[in-house]
Amino acid sequence: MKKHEFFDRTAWESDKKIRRRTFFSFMAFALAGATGIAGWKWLNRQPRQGGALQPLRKTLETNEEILTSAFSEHRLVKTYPKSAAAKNVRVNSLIGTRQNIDVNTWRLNVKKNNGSTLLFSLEDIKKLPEKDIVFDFKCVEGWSQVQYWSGIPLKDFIVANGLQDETKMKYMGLQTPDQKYYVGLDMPSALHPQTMLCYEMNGQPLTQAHGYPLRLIIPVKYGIKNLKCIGTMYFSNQKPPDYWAERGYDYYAGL
Ligand SMILES: Nc1nc2c(c(=O)[nH]1)N[C@H]1C(S)=C(S)[C@@H](COP(=O)(O)O)O[C@H]1N2
Ligand SMILES: [Mo]
Repeated sequence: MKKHEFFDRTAWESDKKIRRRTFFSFMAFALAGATGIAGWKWLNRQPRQGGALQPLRKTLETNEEILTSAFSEHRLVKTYPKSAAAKNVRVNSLIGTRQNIDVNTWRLNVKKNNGSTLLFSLEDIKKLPEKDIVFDFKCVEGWSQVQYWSGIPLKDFIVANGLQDETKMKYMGLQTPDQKYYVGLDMPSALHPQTMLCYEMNGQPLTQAHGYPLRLIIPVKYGIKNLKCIGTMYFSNQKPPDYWAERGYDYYAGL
């Protein structure tokens, strides 16, 4: 006997369920529409604040808080065991790294708000406790690689050198010694616990191509922000010039 000659109870039941569900979702839709219109009328009666209606303004503020909290200490980029790190680390783009750096004369220049400049040798920087990070380094060009870097957290450097007032500003700028490559960083990302000033890769001093003697590693951002061969660090409330942002890439370049 052929199956389709039977009354198919399950199919009929599920048909009925679909019909019922369709009816309910139609009702829900109609209800949402009605409250939507009422809500819209209510919204338009509310006072305005800075051009935006107050309740909307509140939402904007909440969004801002949510975005900022994404950079809290609790949101860390995924890390890996050292054994997972690439042995042959990719080299990508060498702008501003072509000068031969003499580490005896190289200094990290830090421009303070009062106009003075602090100078740090590599030895000065190495005095702070060294930390490691193994993470998935991502380039906007579409490749990523698990890499192992060592140095000091940028935040530790700020605190140890009394630069807390400087970091009350909105942005940090970094430049290569020849100023050919430069980036701007929003301060919460610069102070993120995984952002580091690095002088070693795979346990060895950096090669020139990877940013000798000191580079930025900022895992919450794409590769473009991980400036190799730092010459100058400064602080500003205006967005510092940024090499790739000037060429159309997203200024924040966050992950
Ligand atoms: N000074 C300098 N830093 C730089 C760049 C550069 O051209 N010059 N390129 C950036 C880009 S696009 C990437 S992906 C990473 C690559 O770092 P790597 O060569 O160590 O892999 O460095 C970033 N930092
Ligand atoms: Mo990149």
